[in-house]
Amino acid sequence: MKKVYIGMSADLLHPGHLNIIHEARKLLDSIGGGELIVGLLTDKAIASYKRLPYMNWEQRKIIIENVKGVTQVIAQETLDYVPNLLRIKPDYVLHGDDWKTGVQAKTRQRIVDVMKEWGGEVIDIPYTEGISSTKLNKALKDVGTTPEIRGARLKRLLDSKDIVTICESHNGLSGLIVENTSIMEENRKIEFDGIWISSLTQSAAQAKPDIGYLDTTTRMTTLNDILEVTTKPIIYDGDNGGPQEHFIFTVKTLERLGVSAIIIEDKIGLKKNSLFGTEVFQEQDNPEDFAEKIKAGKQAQVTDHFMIIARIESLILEQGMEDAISRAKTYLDAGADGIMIHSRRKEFDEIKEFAKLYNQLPNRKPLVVVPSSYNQVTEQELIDSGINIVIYANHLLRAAYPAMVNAAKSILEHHRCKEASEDFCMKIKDIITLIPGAK
Ligand code: SPV
Ligand code: MG
Repeated sequence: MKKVYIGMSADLLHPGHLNIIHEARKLLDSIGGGELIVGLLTDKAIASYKRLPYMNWEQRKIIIENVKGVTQVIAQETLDYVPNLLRIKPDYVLHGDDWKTGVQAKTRQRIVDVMKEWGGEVIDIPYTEGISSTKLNKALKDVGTTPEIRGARLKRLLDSKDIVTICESHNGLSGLIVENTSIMEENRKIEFDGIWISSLTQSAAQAKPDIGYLDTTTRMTTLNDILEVTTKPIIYDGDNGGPQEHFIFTVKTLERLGVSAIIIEDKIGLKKNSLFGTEVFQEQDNPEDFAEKIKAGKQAQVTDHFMIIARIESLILEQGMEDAISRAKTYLDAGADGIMIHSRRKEFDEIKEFAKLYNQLPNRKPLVVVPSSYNQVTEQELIDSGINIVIYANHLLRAAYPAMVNAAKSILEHHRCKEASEDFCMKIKDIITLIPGAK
């Protein structure tokens, strides 16, 4: 029996996909029938080169196996077709002819070469103009998301990616930057997976010290500005969570808004930024009391997907590795959905050592790090240490501040704004059209 193989994500199924399936069926019918196998890319395979699909693999499978002409749907575990092709040895692979040029040309050639081994053939189907997943994606982004879908997204990312990358945002505009900024690296689209609502940068943006002065209501106003213009999952910096009685309200509020996770740190007393370390007085919470707070939060939450991540300050406060690991155990036992370990050392060694010990814990959950001081560490090194989430916690605000000071100085120095406009500013036309809907 002849076999045709089509690889696809089928997240936003459109007439272009159906046309390829239709052509495959026509081809099989013309040669006396056969099997039409769809290699449906897994969430992991898709996340390796672009954003996570809207629907998970099982949901996409239900749709595609009900499309007329499809006889079998199997998982394609990698972006690379070859492992499946070697296993199935199809007579034909069909794909839209757009892959003959650009970044996909190499992928196509590799498939042509592999198929030759058993006399198989690649057939390029004329691309269906006027519709594309890219356009549909943009339209969907404009529609936005719901709290339920956004909230669940962090866990899906953790299941699909080697490392989840999160970038700080402190107002609507910086939220848009994290939402929309992307680069192409070979044939992969690289973008941030989610947003960090930092207590440091949110306080600084409002010209307040990072001492827990902004109350939860004030912080929710900023959070809401960010929610309005983004669809990516959000991790909220909850400082120490406040008193247990307050913490349970915060958990419910964040869940209702579609935030995916809160991180709370095991400190008590007046909040001071961790990166001061022992230069200022900071007191660590008793692990049992902190565990109680985690438990109370877990009991208060309504959805399955909301995560309470416990942040351990033992290394910041020079209490040693043993204390850090013992606290990790206590917090996991109390129901924490993940651990954030923080360090202010310039080297990655301390975090690396913690990760090694942590990875051996039987009920290990995702491990989060914030490489602000050991900033030379690469995402690959973090992956190699088993770290699951990296938070770039303050970089957008740190980049914006000197840029604004330079523009201000330039105006003062020149007693006019020509130089500042030309040297430091975006074009007027660009700022007035930056946010859609201005015209
Ligand atoms: C924040 O971004 O507010 C954090 C990380 O809590 S740190 O500033 O390093 O403590
Ligand atoms: Mg903070």
